[in-house]
Amino acid sequence: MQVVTIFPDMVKTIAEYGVVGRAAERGILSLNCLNPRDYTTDAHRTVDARPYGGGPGMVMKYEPAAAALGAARAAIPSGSPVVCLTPQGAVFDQAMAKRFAGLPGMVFLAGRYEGIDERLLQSEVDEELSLGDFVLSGGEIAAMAVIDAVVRLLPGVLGDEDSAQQDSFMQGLLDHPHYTRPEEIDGQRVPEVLLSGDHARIEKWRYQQSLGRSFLRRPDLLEQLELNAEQRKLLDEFLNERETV
Ligand code: 9D3
Repeated sequence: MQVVTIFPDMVKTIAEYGVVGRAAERGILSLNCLNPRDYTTDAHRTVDARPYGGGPGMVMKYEPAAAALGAARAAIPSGSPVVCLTPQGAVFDQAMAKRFAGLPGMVFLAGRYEGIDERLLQSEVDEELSLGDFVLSGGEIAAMAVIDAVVRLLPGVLGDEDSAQQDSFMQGLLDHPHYTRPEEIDGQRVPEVLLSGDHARIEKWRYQQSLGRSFLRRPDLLEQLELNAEQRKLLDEFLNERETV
């Protein structure tokens, strides 16, 4: 993965921690940053300029970013798309993460300032992505989030158990509640079913919790699913039991 950013040290930190860190250690992820500032030709190393037409803020200049993108593209296999993180992009989701995980590599362009010269997007960028409708200060954190989501899906990054989990029927629903020791905290007890040792009952309860929480918190997710009779029954039971307590 290549990331074009004026804050390379910020982006590189993702390769130091957790799952992505281990992927980098094992050589499954190679992360390289290119700074447009290193591709400037003026004494001030200028990467931004005032917008034509006026208005507040600055615009990311074409030439330094284009030169950095050229170097990034040269460093990875052809067929690796250039993805720009901007608030105007399509909203990133898990289906996109899966698609990206099947590619030979990717180049990310993290925007800064009020925006990026539109001609750079026209001539150098294949896809624009956003994390959603909230305001970040730049594209770096978005690029880091996308890389994290993609790297987790690369073969050999997660253990067998975790990857089996990702393929499971839980996909498209929120997760069920989790509990660990101790059994009771200030009168809050772990649900009895989880202590029963009855794995069929536990699995059914967890699935029911997933359905119920998805219905209550993310009805948009459930609308994508078209519940069958069994799922409807589990959800109805969840909602009935909820009203009783
Ligand atoms: C308040 C500034 N806005 C003026 C109308 C425009 C604006 C410019 C640049 C808003 C944000 C940014 C920087 N954001 C990103 O580069 C960005 C982003 C985001 O802000 N939200 C969600 N996803 C992304 S991906 C890149």
